[in-house]
Amino acid sequence: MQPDTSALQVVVVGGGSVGLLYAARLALAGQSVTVVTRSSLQANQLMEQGLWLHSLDGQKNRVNVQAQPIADGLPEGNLYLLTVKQPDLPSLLPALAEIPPYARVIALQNGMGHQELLASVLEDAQCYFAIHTEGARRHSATEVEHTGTGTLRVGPWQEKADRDALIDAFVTWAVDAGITALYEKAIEPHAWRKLLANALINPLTALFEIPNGALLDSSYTQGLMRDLFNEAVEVAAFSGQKIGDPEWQEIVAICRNTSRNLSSMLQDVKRQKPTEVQAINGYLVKRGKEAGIPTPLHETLLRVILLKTSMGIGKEG
Ligand code: KPL
Repeated sequence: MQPDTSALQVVVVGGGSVGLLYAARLALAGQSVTVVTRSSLQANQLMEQGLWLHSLDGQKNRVNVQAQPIADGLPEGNLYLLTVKQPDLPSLLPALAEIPPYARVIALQNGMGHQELLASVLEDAQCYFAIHTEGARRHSATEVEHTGTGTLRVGPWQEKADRDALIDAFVTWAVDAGITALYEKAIEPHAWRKLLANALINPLTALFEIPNGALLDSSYTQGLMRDLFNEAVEVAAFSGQKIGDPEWQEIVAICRNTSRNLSSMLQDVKRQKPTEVQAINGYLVKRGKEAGIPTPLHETLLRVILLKTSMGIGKEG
């Protein structure tokens, strides 16, 4: 069923840094946006205080958004932007299964695994994916800072015969909102490239508790990144993905472009929230095992990050 694109209603699911960033930028560009939060407290605060966006140019703007807690279910909309982390996705599936068939979902998770989860409750025609390299930092339940520019790529996991009008419309709004957004005919190869970037940057920044850019300050961290990259490249090749030096340069550029950013994994460690390490490094380890490719560095980082969060090491305040 082709959706009606004349009245677009965006529902941003997730009140973390990425959800608040996209909600604020779309609302600032005049879109009707509802944010679905985990807690009623955050939803109330967003309704009462508005959402504050600190832009890259130093400006601070208040935008009005609707908000409601997930306990109230998902509000009516025709485009659901899923910004929750991988560990939070399974609990959302029953609510997603209830959305109307004309609605589209764009999933913005790091790592791998979300594609299969969505396919278990939604029609293939409803499922879209996005990969982004924007930097965002949440200051509070109602305040988010845009810390680095990047690109938002949106498309189906694998190529589909027809383009979807609603997804095309979303890409146009995102561009109108000042986001460098592109439609991709297949997201899978981009998801692999993002997986590698996250598998290098996120656990190392979370382990050493440093911003992304600091990884480039030392030859030791750069060396570790390169070794992690080499392990991951072999696993990617087994999965049909050819990754080489251009992708390495891209990862270095992400560190540079988001240099002040605290990776999402480091933000999770500081807040004592479950990290996406299982869906990122854990996925590479699992695929490596299936292929008979050793991934000792990814496995060690996986264990170290799980240990760190389970012991509360790095917790803020
Ligand atoms: O995706 C990210 C994340 O933090 O999860 C990067 C691109 C590394 C930006 O911090």
